[in-house]
Amino acid sequence: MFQVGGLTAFTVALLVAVAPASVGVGSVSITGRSHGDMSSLVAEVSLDATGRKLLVRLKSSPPDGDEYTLSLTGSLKTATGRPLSGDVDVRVFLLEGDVDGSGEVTATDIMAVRRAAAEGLGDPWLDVDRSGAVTVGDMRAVRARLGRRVE
Ligand SMILES: [Ca+2]
Ligand SMILES: [Ca+2]
Repeated sequence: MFQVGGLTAFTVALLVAVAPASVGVGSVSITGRSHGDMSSLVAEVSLDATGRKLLVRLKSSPPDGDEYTLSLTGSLKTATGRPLSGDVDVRVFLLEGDVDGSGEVTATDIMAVRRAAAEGLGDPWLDVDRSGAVTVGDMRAVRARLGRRVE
């Protein structure tokens, strides 16, 4: 349900539509396993036209090399005014070079970037060196981080 696009924005697909008036920077919390509450990094939470997808922008990326829990808070309400229920947490790894989100930078990540570069894909999490495109430079950037893992 969560998809991390780079380190500064993500979207949340909701099972039910929420009331636009209940959507705000307090709708989402971010907690790092090592770094604690990083919710103050949330710059903007908006709702798309369907009312079932939240777009979350962060002021800056949380510190690299940690595991973060992204949660929807009780301030979000459905169109009928009820709090959202169900499983609304997800854990993500933030680790530069770990493009497949396994929590560790391995040869698999290099291969994923190589494949993306060959196919001309430009997904933001594959642009490890943030040049704006996925190229051989990103393979080098992943290789330089080989062996790093989320502690
Ligand atoms: Ca990986
Ligand atoms: Ca790049």
